[in-house]
Amino acid sequence: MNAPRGAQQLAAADATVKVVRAACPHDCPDTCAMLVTVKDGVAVKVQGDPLHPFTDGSLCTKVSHYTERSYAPDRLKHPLQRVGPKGQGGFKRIGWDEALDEIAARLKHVAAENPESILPLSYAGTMGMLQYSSMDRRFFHRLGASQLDRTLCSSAGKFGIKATLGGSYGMDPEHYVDSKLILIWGSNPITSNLHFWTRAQEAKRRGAKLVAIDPYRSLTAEKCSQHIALLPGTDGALALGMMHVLIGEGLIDRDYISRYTLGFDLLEERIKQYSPAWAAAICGIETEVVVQLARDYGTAKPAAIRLNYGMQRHAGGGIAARTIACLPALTGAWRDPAGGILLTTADNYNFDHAALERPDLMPAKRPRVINHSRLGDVLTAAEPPVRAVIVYNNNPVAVCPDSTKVIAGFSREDLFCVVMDSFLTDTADYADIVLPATTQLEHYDIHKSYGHLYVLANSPAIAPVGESLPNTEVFRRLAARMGFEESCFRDSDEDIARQAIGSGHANLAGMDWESLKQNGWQRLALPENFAPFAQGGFHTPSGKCEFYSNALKAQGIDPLPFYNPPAELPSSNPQLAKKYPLNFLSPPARNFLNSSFANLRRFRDAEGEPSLELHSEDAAKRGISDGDRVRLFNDRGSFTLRARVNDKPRRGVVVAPSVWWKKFARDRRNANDLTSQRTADLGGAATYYDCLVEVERAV
Ligand SMILES: Nc1nc2c(c(=O)[nH]1)N[C@H]1C(S)=C(S)[C@@H](COP(=O)(O)OP(=O)(O)OC[C@H]3O[C@@H](n4cnc5c(=O)[nH]c(N)nc54)[C@H](O)[C@@H]3O)O[C@H]1N2
Ligand SMILES: Nc1nc2c(c(=O)[nH]1)N[C@H]1C(S)=C(S)[C@@H](COP(=O)(O)OP(=O)(O)OC[C@H]3O[C@@H](n4cnc5c(=O)[nH]c(N)nc54)[C@H](O)[C@@H]3O)O[C@H]1N2
Ligand SMILES: [Mo]
Repeated sequence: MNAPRGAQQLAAADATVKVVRAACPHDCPDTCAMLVTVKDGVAVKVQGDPLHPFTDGSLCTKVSHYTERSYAPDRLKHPLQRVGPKGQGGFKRIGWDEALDEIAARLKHVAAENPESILPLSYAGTMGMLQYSSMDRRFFHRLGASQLDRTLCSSAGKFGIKATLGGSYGMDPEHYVDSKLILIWGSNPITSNLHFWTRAQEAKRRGAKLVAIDPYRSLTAEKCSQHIALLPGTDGALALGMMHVLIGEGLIDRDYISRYTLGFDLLEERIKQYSPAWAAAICGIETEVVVQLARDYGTAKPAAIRLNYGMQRHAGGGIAARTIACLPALTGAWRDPAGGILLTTADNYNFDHAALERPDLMPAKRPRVINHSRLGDVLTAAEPPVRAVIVYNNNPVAVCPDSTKVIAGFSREDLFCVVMDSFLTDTADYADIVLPATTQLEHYDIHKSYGHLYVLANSPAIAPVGESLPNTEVFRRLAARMGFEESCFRDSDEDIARQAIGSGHANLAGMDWESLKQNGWQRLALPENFAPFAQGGFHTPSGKCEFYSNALKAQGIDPLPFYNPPAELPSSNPQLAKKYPLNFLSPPARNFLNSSFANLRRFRDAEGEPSLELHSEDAAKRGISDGDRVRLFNDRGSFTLRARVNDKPRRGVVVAPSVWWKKFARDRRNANDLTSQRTADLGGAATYYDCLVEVERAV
């Protein structure tokens, strides 16, 4: 392995300067390799590692200003205890011992009656294995707390892809430079997958056609060769129409199909009903667009798809992802490293999750499983009730759907709530005790990625700011207070990092923590010209690409691809659409990372204020002009924003870049006041973009 060496040279000139190797912890497919320059104990600069092939020396605007996050004036520096009513954010400073003693006493009290009344609430504020899923999981498993099914983001697509390909596998993103056609599908990489976008641009320079498939003319769609603005949640229909043309016109690879797929005959029969005209009508586009897309896809060699999570935040999102994932096997696109599809690379890693999380510590009678996407109902109506929550790496009041219910839950006087975070988030305002968390510059971690194939090490660059502690240390100290005696509760962070890569899997061959730390990163032991399914080898039960899925059948789901419509598209629910005729999308704002960074001046200034993008026809119908203040509403709630009439959303669709902290909005609300707790067809996933609304001028 050629380790990056450039960093040390930067420091060589000045003895008070050192350069520390780090990894971006945020929930983004790029998982960048970073170099942190530290002078006299202060981090002065964070930059992309120029030698890391995917990061290639550049960071996004947010993370290139990372020191502003770690040294932010509103950083939490001490444990706090609530003094006023819940939700008001009134706190007094307390000491760590007092805070942890109180938490342990309260947890013991609740656990004595029923440990399932305790709920961990964590998501992906950091994606490092140590701070995301190690000591915390051990702690809650040993306690017998309710288990959390983390469904906020990706589980519909994950289980959809799994049905077809067998797991979270796909193309190596570094090979897209050689693709001749790239379908950028439900994905806005300029905002959310920047280092993939640089590969797509390189492919374009080499002659590739880039097609954006998105109801919204995103920054990315604007720069593609073609933009297909279909109706939200109709992607499965588009893929079925494409298959009809591909099969009908013989643009398929019969040799690949016969060797490496399951159920083609049944698929061929099934697909007859899905004509391009049928698909076009569902998608709200022209029939010729469907036909031409299929022909382009069937003839360009190699053809690649970058599928992303935007398309699966709908009631039919899982089956849509499964259906789209059938395309490359039909055309044999997998034969080339620059052909195929990628949603996530996560399953290539094979970290030792059992050692990290120790599910064996759970009681024999497994505690109940709580769906994160239904948190509002859970906190207000679960039986037995949730009586204590510990929130970390998560800002549920801002990010979970159906805020009215979520807030009602967090407002309960009888709910004991601890929030561990670096900032006083919308959720922290409801905490009984707030614990200050370190940022990535202050703790160890080890990372996989869901958008490339490298393992990364993160070493602390600076001492913890204030009295903040890593999540691992908080749970270590809590475990001691709870009297948990298993030796795993005394593992150091570096012990845990070693365990993560100790599974013995071939993809981790030659990897050890000491050299990872020194080099910062290492590619998985996969061939350079990685073409995962060039010769079959799918991870499904049959070992083939499953056009026909027995696993879906066993769940009572149609085993063949079919169109599963969204719940709140006007054609799915004409009754509701009479009141609320517009589809509401709330995808990531470029300067925020979910709700992270939204509290920092630089990024909030860059985003301006909460805004709603509309098509001029939809605006005119409602007497709305650019710059007006508008109220967005449905039966679940409302949110006031500034109208931007810019024709970027297709007619009938409105878009609010998100996720704003409620406390920075004029009406203390955000997009999730509108979204529903309905879950998708697969994986119990959230359906943020399956949401009908109406908008009016606000007075
Ligand atoms: N700057 C920034 N980067 C981020 C994030 C962030 O908040 N900010 N979030 C990170 C996280 S957690 C994730 S999961 C990813 C998300 O990033 P992506 O996976 O790219 O997903 P989204 O941004 O949710 O949606 C992408 C596009 O899908 C479109 N879309 C919505 N509904 C549909 C549909 O039904 N069909 C189709 N074809 N398109 C649709 C949206 O208009 C949007 O332009 O980004 C990560 N990167
Ligand atoms: N309306 C709407 N809602 C959405 C989405 C959308 O597109 N539209 N996107 C959804 C998606 S894709 C996702 S992934 C979720 C994301 O939801 P979350 O995973 O909750 O992400 P964030 O909002 O960034 O909040 C993470 C919190 O973790 C904290 N944190 C970071 N690192 C650490 C650490 O080391 N220790 C501790 N204790 N805390 C830490 C951060 O400061 C931040 O407050 O939101 C979902 N919500
Ligand atoms: Mo996400």
